[in-house]
Amino acid sequence: ALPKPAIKNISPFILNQGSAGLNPQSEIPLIDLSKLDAKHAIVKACEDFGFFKIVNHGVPLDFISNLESEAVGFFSLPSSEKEKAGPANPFGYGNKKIGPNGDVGWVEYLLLKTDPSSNLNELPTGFGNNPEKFRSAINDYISAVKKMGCEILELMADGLKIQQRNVLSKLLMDEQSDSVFRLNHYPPCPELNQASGDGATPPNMIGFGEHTDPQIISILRSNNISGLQISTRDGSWIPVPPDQTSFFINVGDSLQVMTNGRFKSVRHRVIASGSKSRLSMIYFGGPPLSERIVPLPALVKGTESLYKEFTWFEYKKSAYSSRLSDNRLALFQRI
Ligand code: GA4
Repeated sequence: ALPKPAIKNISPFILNQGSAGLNPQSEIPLIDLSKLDAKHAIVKACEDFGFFKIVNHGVPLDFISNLESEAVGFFSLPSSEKEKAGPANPFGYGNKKIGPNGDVGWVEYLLLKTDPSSNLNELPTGFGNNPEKFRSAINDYISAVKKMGCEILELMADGLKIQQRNVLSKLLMDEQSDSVFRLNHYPPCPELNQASGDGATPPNMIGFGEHTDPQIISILRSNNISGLQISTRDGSWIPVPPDQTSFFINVGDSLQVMTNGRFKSVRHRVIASGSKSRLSMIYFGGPPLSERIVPLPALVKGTESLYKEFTWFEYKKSAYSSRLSDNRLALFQRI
């Protein structure tokens, strides 16, 4: 089914609150991977939002629940245990600090390489008595999600009428693919409950500040706790209703460049909750470090690239010297 048209805010009282009062669900494009027209719906969602929800994704639910319980186990360890896997630089366990340039959020996380042989090093030596179980849950999950990601990238290429179906997916399939995996835990934030008790302006606490993802695509799954919001083209924020059985896809900056701006990387953020723990797992599908990130030839016929040429290594280096909320593509735009 094609996504329903976006419903615009109609009341001045709900401006800037996205779809408050309306059904926000109807604004998020929904892609059923089992439907024949999925590729057209995916292209439209990438153009309109750079974001969509996937159902009938084929990822075994027990891979998801296994990893969730391992992650819950990890984040419930005492700080001293978790810190054995940190600090994140960028890989490992991090608490509140995001990236190397002073960004913070109400979040703790594990950032890991996706290379199956490297994960064990990042895990705390004392993780339960079975770090191997954690590692295998991560690897099962990653390989299933990566497979779905490649399927989606092939549908995109197809939907864009590009001959070579695997132009995008081959970058994730590459042995050298620079993909990363992140487990985020947003603990309840007690101050929020106190603050809202006085009936004053609703308090807002940033779990993970607004940003776009630098890679090609990101595949997110969370538990049933809300908090994720995406920014629409008109700059308003809309909440993404959580759905623990589905996946959410973000277009990353690299895919924006490879489609010469036709697909938009989506700005998103996470707002902390007063009372509940949000847990998310995100696979960031990136190309090999040496890959030149340039528009696909089929998409620049008769026009020019909107971007200066760069390799993924150069982009990543530049990203790691930026602040989370920066417009990282601006540096690479042609004027
Ligand atoms: C945002 C997307 C991914 O989570 C991430 C993040 C990375 C990090 O946490 O180490 C960055 C951030 C992300 C973009 C700008 C830089 C790098 C923190 C930061 C301030 C793993 C990624 O690839 O880029």
